[in-house]
Amino acid sequence: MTQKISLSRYLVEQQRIDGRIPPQLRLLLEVVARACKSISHAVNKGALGGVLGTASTENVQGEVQKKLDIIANEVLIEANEWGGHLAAMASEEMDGIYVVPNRYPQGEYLLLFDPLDGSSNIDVNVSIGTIFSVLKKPDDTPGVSEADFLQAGNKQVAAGYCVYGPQTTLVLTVGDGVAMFTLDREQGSFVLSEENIRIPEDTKEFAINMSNMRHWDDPVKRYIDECLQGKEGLRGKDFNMRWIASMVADVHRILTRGGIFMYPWDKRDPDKPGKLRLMYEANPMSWLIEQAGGAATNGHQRMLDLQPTKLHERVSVVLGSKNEVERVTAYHLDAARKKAA
Ligand code: P6P
Repeated sequence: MTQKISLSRYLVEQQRIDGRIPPQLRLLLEVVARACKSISHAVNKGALGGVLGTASTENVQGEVQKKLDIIANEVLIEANEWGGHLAAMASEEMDGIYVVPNRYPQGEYLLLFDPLDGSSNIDVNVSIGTIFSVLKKPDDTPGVSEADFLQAGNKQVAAGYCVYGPQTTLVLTVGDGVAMFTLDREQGSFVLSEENIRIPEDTKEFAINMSNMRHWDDPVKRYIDECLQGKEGLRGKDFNMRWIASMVADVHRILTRGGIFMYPWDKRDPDKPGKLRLMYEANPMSWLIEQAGGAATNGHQRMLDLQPTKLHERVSVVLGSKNEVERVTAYHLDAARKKAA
């Protein structure tokens, strides 16, 4: 029987191989994994746990919070604040950063998360998840401030998500490929189920919310029209469409079998670059996708090179199978050149 490799053993062995996971980062990742187990438990209770439905509050995004949004946020804060590995945290569900209280030791890492992504799916029993990103606190400034979080995605030292679906699966990168861990509920631990994940460079599957088609910019319309023309059209092949409206679930499918995911800018709110958030949705997912051989842009440039200016800033997202993302990005650049001419 093949020996089960726990998350803890994987992290220790990775540290031995390439030193990418110093003890404090290993502690951080194990604490986040334990918090995801608790969130999975709360999610799985559903109606029996009195955790469905909305709270009477809104988050900084102006979205009505689900009870589980708040529960998941509290679980991550309480699990991580005392360990001494963090200086501060930032969350989709909190306006400002959460500085580790003085009663606990401060660490060198910054943790950012969307505690429960896809929460519109909670009440209809569709997969949702937690997305997290880890940065190092700049050591040139005393204390910690929001400005310390404003680092490009290429500065991440770890990124991942936990998808709460038929299985609870933790997906992680520290810059040396992507590994998946499935929660073994009998043991109560995450067990390595796949590593060195690779995304096919081509695909026949796209993920986008088609109801927004009339609002899209021309390059996106051009790309999707070509997909819809199928094998009789320019692409010479038929495409399939998926849209779970839960980024974690859509990205997990792409990491598992390829595809392209798009949440582009649209004309509904021209001043908004996109719906998804750069720091704790697009950046961690983009690093995972790149580490698995895919590509990720905002339609014009590499996602991980974008320099954030605000903690909760939004961005247009195109990620997945490399050749498809490059095609969509090329269409955007073509359009920009024609506009400039
Ligand atoms: P729409 C979930 O609310 C989320 O932030 C992402 O997880 C998901 O991809 C997107 O929004 C869905 O947006 O407009 O299709 O409901």
